[in-house]
Amino acid sequence: MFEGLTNSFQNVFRRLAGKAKISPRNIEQALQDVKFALLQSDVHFSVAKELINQIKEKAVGEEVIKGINPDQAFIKIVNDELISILGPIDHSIPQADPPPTIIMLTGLQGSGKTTTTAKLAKHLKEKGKKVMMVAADLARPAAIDQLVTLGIENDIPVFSIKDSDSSVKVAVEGIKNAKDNFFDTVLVDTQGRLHIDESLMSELKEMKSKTKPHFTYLVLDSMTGQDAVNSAQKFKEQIGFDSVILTKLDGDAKGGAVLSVKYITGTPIHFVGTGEKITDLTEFHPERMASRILGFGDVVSLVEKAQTTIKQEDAEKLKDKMLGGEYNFNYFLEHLEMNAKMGN
Ligand SMILES: Nc1nc2c(ncn2[C@@H]2O[C@H](COP(=O)(O)OP(=O)(O)O)[C@@H](O)[C@H]2O)c(=O)[nH]1
Ligand SMILES: [Mg+2]
Repeated sequence: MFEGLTNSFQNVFRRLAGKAKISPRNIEQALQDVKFALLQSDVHFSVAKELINQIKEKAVGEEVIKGINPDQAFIKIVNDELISILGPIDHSIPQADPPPTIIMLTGLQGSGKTTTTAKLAKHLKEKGKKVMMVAADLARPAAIDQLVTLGIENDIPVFSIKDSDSSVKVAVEGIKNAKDNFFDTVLVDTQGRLHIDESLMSELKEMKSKTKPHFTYLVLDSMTGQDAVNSAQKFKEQIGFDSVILTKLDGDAKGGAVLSVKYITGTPIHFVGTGEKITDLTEFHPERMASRILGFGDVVSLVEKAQTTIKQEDAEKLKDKMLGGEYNFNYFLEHLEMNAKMGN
């Protein structure tokens, strides 16, 4: 994830580490290097410009000039500015009264809407919500089956109508069904296109006006970089959305979209997708992302993932075996399998 950007930042920090002091001259060089790294990583030019200006303003202050550890001081400034450009974020979703809360997922074809609908449904279910998914993508014949399968695998009900000719009708019926059956959250998976066009926009506008979602997510493929940001801008102007879910971060070596979306659209990222599995959805936190981009890892998210994939009692059992001197190759194997569940 973001190898290019992280390596470039690490190089900048390393070069500063050799200096006794930060001087206006070596800051200038560091800023040039950071700017180059950002642009190389597909970060939107206006975002790169804003970041550089902010970092420069803070870095030429006397605090850093006097600093003993120039690289540490510079890291702190860059870290703070990344956090500020990524946030702030309010992760809450307004709850409908009376229920159900209607959440619509929009985005281009292949961005990961259907997968993300199921990931989000599972996430909300684990938080105690009674969730239903609605298969309102009729453009691809396999789309309904894809969502139904994900629903069966994860014990989440899916509403679908075979052979319907109107995705809006399916969505409206699905929402009514959820209401009648006392679900408190409905996730509507919509159809996309490979590119933004008139028919997609008018379809989504109609979908929105007929279903009146309480919250709309734009699902964006991080790997498409600048294109993701450009399409986000168009979705914002024409359809509107409340937050972004950025998918496929696991395959994105650059990180341009993650750094640009909030600044360009004014809308923060709520979640990121980090793999194809149902559990590969992570809440987005600017501090953790900044730390990850700068190459200092994201320990908090790792611990959270461990908590959802590893059972406390199993971990306790292995710990007891180890402390009691009973640890053998079978337990070692169990241990490895447990860790493997957490992915890469
Ligand atoms: N590696 C990776 N693949 C993903 C992620 N999210 C979705 N995908 C894959 O992207 C492809 C398209 O996803 P899909 O949900 O069908 O997209 P849709 O057309 O927008 O509904 C599928 O192969 C998914 O498994 C992610 O976070 N990481
Ligand atoms: Mg789909």
